[in-house]
Amino acid sequence: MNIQWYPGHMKKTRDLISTHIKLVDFVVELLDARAPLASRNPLFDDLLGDKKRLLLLNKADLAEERVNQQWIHYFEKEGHDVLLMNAKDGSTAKMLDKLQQMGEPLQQKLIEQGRKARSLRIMILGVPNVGKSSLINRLVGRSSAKTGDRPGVTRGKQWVRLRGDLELFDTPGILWPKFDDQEQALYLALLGSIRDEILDLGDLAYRLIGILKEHYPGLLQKRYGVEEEGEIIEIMDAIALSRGALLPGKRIDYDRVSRLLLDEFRGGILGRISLEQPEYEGVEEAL
Ligand SMILES: Nc1nc2c(ncn2[C@@H]2O[C@H](COP(=O)(O)OP(=O)(O)OP(=O)(O)O)[C@@H](O)[C@H]2O)c(=O)[nH]1
Ligand SMILES: [Mg+2]
Repeated sequence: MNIQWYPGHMKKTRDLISTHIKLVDFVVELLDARAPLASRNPLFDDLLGDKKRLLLLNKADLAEERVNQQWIHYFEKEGHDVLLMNAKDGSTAKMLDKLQQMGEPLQQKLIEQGRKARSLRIMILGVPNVGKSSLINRLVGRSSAKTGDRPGVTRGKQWVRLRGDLELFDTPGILWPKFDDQEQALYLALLGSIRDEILDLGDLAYRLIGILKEHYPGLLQKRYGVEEEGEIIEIMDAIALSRGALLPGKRIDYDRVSRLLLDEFRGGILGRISLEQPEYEGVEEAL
């Protein structure tokens, strides 16, 4: 499976970001805590220039806490401002404090110039489905931006004003023109940042089983009551049997069992799972 996805609306969004970047004071870039490197869009470095940015490792509730802490350490060592976030139902207090702190020198400068302090303008960036609109809703305290568990929910730009001292600019999630690293592309697909319709879900679920078997031994056994010793395809068959994902004639319904596995992983039902860990290169060995 060679995964590539860069539809026209992403190119448009890229242009939108580049024309609007000068209007904002900072950028908040969301990464998925389960795979922060794979979900880090390399285009942003060019697009943002030297614009100050706060990294948020979002969906931290779906990743392992121990690994989250390692990632915080990793990004801090790289010189980034970084926080863990749960945009679905977590607190935004730390983030608001941090933004206020980042805005301090700017406000100071305005006052020194004899001008009035003004609200901070912040652009929210990240790959599709990482939780940008959810974060905005959380900050605003109501559903002002449309969200959904699939990529491409936000279309076009959207400004949201928050409590008078922050203005947020929601953007549609974008990827980049070519995934050179197919392992990262696989992680993006698992995270739901790539349109499922262009993916081979059977293959995706197969690779997920490989990762879980290697890095979370016992998890599949606990959830589905299956043996983890055999070949991946045998494990998949056993899960299908235990969940009744069968076609007439007791044949395995691979579409259904794949969907089930992916949904349960994405929704955190399988538990807190980190696909990437900073101390090793990837989970290649598991595939
Ligand atoms: N568990 C958990 N789910 C989250 C979190 N943040 C967002 N979600 C869910 O992830 C899905 C995607 O959220 P959105 O806010 O629509 O993502 P987006 O980045 O705006 O996506 P696009 O507009 O498509 O680029 C939704 O189902 C959210 O409920 C989080 O921190 N934890
Ligand atoms: Mg959105």
